[in-house]
Order: sequence, then structure tokens, then C-alpha cells
Amino acid sequence: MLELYQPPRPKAWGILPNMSPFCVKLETYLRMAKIPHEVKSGNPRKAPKGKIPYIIDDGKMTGDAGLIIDSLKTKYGDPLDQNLSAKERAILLATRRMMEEHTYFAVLYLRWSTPNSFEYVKNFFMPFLPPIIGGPIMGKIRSSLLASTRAQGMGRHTREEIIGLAKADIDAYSALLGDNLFFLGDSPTSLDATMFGFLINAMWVPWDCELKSYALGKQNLVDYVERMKTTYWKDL
Ligand SMILES: N[C@@H](CCC(=O)N[C@@H](CS)C(=O)NCC(=O)O)C(=O)O
Repeated sequence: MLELYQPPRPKAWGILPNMSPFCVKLETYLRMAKIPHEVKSGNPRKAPKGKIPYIIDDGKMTGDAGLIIDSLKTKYGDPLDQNLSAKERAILLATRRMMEEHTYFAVLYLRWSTPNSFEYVKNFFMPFLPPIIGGPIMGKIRSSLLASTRAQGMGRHTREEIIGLAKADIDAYSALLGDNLFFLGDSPTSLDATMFGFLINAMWVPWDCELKSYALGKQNLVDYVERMKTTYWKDL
């Protein structure tokens, strides 16, 4: 059976299936496409690209949620996206890239730079880290992730600018969803795996944050994540 490697359960902060949006995305896709799988505890240092999630399927290790989904479509068929038009595929790709390559870095920056949210992240990780050096390890991970947001570009903006950029993205997602049940209409597509994984990592976090409040002010997004939970994550 396909093995999915990602940070261990328990649920992050009692609600998120995973604090990594890329991991929620891939696990949600596997559930949506009904591909049998087993979740195992993964470590970025053992991952083919140094990042989680990764899979082992038929003895072959593959990294990167997007590339994994492409390979799964080839091997197991494409029940979610097979009927999309070329234009719908273009919207899917553009929205996915916007979420993963833009909004994600705003969420990452806000989560790891703000003292209040960092406390939650630290408290989640500490039980998995060795005693005494756990705190310094967290400090190193924090510096390295914030450096990655600076290298990408998002981390060079002011906090206010970052919140403004992310709010504009939330406006766009809410407008794109409109009255649809799913992002590209009334049938689910692979885009919904991405949108669910990333939206809940902004909307269902336990700390107060301007971006979370803003997204929770969009009733269609609130209803959407609940719909995805009821449909694919009844066990949450
Ligand atoms: N493009 C990758 C991105 C995965 C990713 O950024 N994973 C993060 C967790 S959300 C990670 O492993 N970070 C560890 C690191 O950067 O060292 C994918 O689609 O899977």
C-alpha cells in the first residue's frame, strides 16, 4: 500500500490534521481520489527533496506534493480533474500557484515571526524534540524558515504590507468560489485539496491573527472548509 510520510499525528492544536498545508493537501487528495494509503511519520531530513510530504509507492520514494499528485494521476487515473476544460485547468494551475507560492509565504511569515503564534508552534513541536536542546533547535528552525521567506521575497515586506497582500488573496479566493460548492463548480477537483489544506492553516489556527479574522469574515470560505471537512475529513 502507498505510504504517505509527514509529521506525526496528533492533530495540531486539536483541530488541524497537519500544520503543514502541503501535507493536508496531499492527504486530502488521496482521500478525494480514494487511493488506499497508510500515513507514516516522516522527517524532512530523510525526504528526497528535504521537504515533507513524500511517499513510497511500490518501493519508489517521491517528493513534492504536486509532482506526487501528477504521478498518482498517471498510475491510478484522474477521477477529479479528467473532465476539466483547458480553461478550467489554467484557472486551477494559476490559483494553486498563487496559494502555494504567494499566500503560503505570507502565512508562514506571520506564523513564525509573531511571538504569540510562535509559542503555539513551539509548544506543538517541543514534545518531539530532545530535552534541553529542543529550545535552541526551534530557534534554528525559526531563523531558517524566516530566512526562506526573505529569499522568496515575502519576508522583505513590512508586516502591514504582508497582511495587505494576503488579504487581497483571500478576497480573490472568496470571489472565485462565489456560490459554488467547490472552487471550480459543483464538483470537487484537485484544486480543492490545495485550497482546503492552505485555508484551514490560516482559518483554524488557535491564535488571534488579523488574517484569520479577515478570512473568517468571508462566509463562503467558512462554509467551504466545513463542507470539505464533512465530505472528506469526517474523522477530524
Ligand atoms: N513544493 C513542496 C513544498 C513542501 C514544503 O514546503 N514543505 C514544508 C512544510 S509545509 C517543509 O518540509 N519545510 C521544511 C524545510 O523547508 O526545511 C510540495 O509541494 O510538497
